Amino acid sequence: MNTNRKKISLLAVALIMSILVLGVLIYFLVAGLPLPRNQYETQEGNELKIPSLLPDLNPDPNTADFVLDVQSGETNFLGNRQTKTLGYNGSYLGPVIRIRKGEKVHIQVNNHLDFSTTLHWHGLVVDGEQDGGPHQGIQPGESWDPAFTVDQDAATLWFHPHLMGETANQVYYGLAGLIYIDDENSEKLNLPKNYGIDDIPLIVQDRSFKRDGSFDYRTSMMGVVSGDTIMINGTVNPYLNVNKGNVRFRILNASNSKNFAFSLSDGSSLQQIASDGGFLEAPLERKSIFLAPGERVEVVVDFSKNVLSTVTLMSGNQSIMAINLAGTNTDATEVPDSLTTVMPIQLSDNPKTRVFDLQSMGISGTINGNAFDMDRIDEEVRLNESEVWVIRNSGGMMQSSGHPFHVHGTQFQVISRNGKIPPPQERGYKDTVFVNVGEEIAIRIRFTHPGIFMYHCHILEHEDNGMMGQFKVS
Ligand SMILES: [Cu+2]
Repeated sequence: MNTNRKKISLLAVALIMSILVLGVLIYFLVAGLPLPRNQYETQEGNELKIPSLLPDLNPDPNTADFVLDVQSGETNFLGNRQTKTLGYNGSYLGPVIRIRKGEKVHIQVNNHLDFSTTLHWHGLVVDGEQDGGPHQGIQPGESWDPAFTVDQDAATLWFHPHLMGETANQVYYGLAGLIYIDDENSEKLNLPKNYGIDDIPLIVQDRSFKRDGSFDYRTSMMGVVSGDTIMINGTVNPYLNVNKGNVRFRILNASNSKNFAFSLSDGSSLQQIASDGGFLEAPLERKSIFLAPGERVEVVVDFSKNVLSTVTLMSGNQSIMAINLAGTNTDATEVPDSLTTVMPIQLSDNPKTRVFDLQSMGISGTINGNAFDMDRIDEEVRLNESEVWVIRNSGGMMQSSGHPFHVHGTQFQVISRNGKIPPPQERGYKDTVFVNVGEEIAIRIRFTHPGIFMYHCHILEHEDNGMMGQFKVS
């Protein structure tokens, strides 16, 4: 009798334990499942978050001192679920660093993470040592103190980590932010310039979520799985309230690998005023704007005559942001016909020409047949000497794709796309150019700052998996 009771209680304990273990297993299994979009994309949406402006701690108008704290945290994207994220001075993304041409800038970057990172200023013309590439690692608990003088015209640039093999992951989890450069011309031009009111930053990224709220970032040998949710400034299903009139949008494709084609649902045009490196010579009417990872545009949209109360920003046929128009038709002044003068980078009669052959194989790739090697300098470039670079995408095996080719430390000019004059949107300064399968792009390029710099594909998984090279300017 006694032994039987013991047996029964042992059995009961075993049963309870198995149920508990099974329960925990099922919980983790379900938590790891993808979260369907209809479970968090509410009808009313979420007001677009506007990144803060990073305070300049130096009262001298010609000198700026900034502090960036790289940190981990949790972000509430989905209402009742928290997502583990990374950010600068916050839990996801970072503030806008606003600087002026000619200004002396010092930034203290404190790494509070328990792993290394770097901070690259994408599009900024600085010496190699200030560039924040894979050679400028910041160890956990340490700081990095780049200093430079702003040596280029007004533009919308950005910053993100560039640690060898870890860039894609760190950016996906939230490390990215914008840099605005102002100059005499941008301040004088009659364009919308009230930050967050009629001058709106749009950091566009694709993401997926699991049922427990965590990011569902998936890669395989074949490539990257695109996210099913488009976030803008870390806002899921965003809406933006603006007054009828001219509104300027500074759009950054900060996705790891996804291309976008932006348009407006009512068919009205976007007037493109700037490309990666600054203003175009004249505004350009566009119905649809293609942006590959790393690229930026600035556009002005005239909502003054719109009879609708809401216009939707689209990517392809996907709605990505509702723009609610308020107020009575405030008169929108015309965007100036002339925005700047883009002086062609002068070439000698017989310029040095280099060819970069891009090949990808699923998630990895090569440039000129070589995978990236930190210990190998691929090209030696003379300081201040203009060159012609030819970038070819010869495809590759498995899932080959178009590659956004980015060069550090300079702004270049596109000479030709497949032997023809580039389209008008590619006639301003660029630092990232999309090269589709089978295409060949020629650019004029010149480096005015010395050091070691990177060129690479801006599909971040490609960059992490070999599609990068380095050059020394001296
Ligand atoms: Cu690529």
